[in-house]
Amino acid sequence: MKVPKSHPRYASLMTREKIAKGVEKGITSIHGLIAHGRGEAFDYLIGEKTTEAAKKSINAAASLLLLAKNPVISVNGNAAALVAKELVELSKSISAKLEVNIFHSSKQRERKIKAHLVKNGAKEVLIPGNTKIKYLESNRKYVNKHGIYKADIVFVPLEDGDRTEALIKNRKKVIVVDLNPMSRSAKRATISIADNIVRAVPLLIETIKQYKKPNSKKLEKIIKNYDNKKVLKEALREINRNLIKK
Ligand code: PTJ
Repeated sequence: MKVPKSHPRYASLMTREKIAKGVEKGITSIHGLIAHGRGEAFDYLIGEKTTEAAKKSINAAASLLLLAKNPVISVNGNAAALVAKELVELSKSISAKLEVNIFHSSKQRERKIKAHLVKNGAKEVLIPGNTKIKYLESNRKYVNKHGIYKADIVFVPLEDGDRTEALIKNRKKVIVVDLNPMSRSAKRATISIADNIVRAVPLLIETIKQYKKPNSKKLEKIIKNYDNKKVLKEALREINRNLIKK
């Protein structure tokens, strides 16, 4: 589809196009289109921009990732279609492993997501083996024993609530990107970034670059002062303000 750059909804339409291409290539699940539509609706409500609340979460997420011993970036079909190149860059900037982890079970799609990440510059991409994490029934319970299984921090864009909860019970810290501040994953996560993944990941990479030569005291302070519940309330207030303005 050719969208003129002058179109007022150019960015949103191009993002939609990437998801549609993801389905055509066999990277994104057909259900991913529905999830994307839900995301679009929330993006509209937050004004299609990174809110102040999301910026606080991104700062805390950058700090947590820089202090992590064993960070892992979990990649599903939607994240791969929208920000493959950026997730590879993020993994390099914090020496994090990339691991494919999908809800709608398909070995073929796992392989395609891996190949897509490699095409976008990844040196190594883990895929799930027979190792399982506890407290989870869905396909997402299968993990790589060198990746999520051992991770202290897991970055999980566009997550379902069950796994966030399970990862937390498995004593991991979880950073989610989810446009819906009311979702179970947003509420359960250690840090929730209520923003579109296409804006949040580049900003996270920028913030990590800025914090790169950190004194760890500064990063620890940012994390200590971060309150996920408070930030999610702020995100909802921003939605309210936008609705009143409109
Ligand atoms: O590839 P798979 O099989 O792992 O499937 C991936 C999806 C996303 C289909 C799967 O995890 C799923 O069904 O997710 P949910 O439970 O629908 O949740 C997706 C959440 O992501 C929703 O709360 C959406 O609002 C949110 N979302 C959708 N698009 C974006 C988004 N958040 C940030 N950026 C987006 N572009």
